[in-house]
Amino acid sequence: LLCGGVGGAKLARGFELLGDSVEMPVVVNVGDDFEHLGLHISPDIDTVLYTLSGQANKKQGWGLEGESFRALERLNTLGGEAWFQLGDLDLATHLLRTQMLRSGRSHSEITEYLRDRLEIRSKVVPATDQKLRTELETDRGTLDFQHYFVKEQCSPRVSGIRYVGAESSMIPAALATMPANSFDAVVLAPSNPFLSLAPILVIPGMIDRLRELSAKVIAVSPLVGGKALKGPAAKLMRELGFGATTGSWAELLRTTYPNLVTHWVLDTSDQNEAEMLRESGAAVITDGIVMRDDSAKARLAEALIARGAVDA
Ligand code: FO1
Repeated sequence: LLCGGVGGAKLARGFELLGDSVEMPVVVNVGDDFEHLGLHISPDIDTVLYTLSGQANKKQGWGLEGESFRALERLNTLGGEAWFQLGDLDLATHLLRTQMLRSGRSHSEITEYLRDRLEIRSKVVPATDQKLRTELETDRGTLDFQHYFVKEQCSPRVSGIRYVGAESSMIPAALATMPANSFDAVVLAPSNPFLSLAPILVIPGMIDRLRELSAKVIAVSPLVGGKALKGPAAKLMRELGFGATTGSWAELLRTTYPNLVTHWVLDTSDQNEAEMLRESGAAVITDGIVMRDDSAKARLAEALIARGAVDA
């Protein structure tokens, strides 16, 4: 499973809930990572770890359940940068990760360590161990991802996106060393195509490696009825000249990554879009893709396995 934060983490949890019959390593975007207050923050990795360990703050979509913000309040009082809400409990993760990075451990090693401590069954793999950062060209200048997403609340108009460092990044060792045809499927989570999936797929060698690992690549739509399940996917698609429909999402993936996706998963409410995609010869599955609770997550994961296995 390739994913970003919330939507991808939910689907990862769905697969995890199916138990030992499913082995699903999760490859997570690191383009949102940044250094803040001297700490290294990996928001998507943490969202996946917290979601898979059942500790995520579901309402907020990031951070931990039962969180408090006393350190942040104090920081604010002292005039420090308090726009990025680091919770007291969440801070422990950032402190430890930063310390481990400084002592020479890699992101993969640290993530593996945290996964083990949090007793998560699925492998969680940072998309790369190298520094790769998503940067947006906007009407308010060049912004790094968290300044655009959190500080500016995604309001600037975006004209371009760069994945700085991508050319010299490498795919994770865990993926590189797996034997070919190891998987029944590669799943692209219902994550933002520009902000979550692109910074993974842009890593040199990633797409070829995914093709070697499985003949089947299933893409789950991040849009339902032309609206993003979460975040600025629809807004960005419009601003970057694609329409904000499920059909234009499919077109975007098809033109950016030719012949990658073999199966498309659309929400049942997007029947017209599904029909149009089918007419172009694509294998399309429609199902309920909104994952409101754990049972919906597991049900979608199960449906992908059952129906993705049917060659259309
Ligand atoms: N998102 C926000 O909208 N506001 C925040 O203050 C915020 C703090 C935060 C702290 C730790 C963390 O791991 C994630 C946090 N996020 C926050 C979410 C994060 O910026 C984005 O959700 C992801 O990067 C997008 O997938």
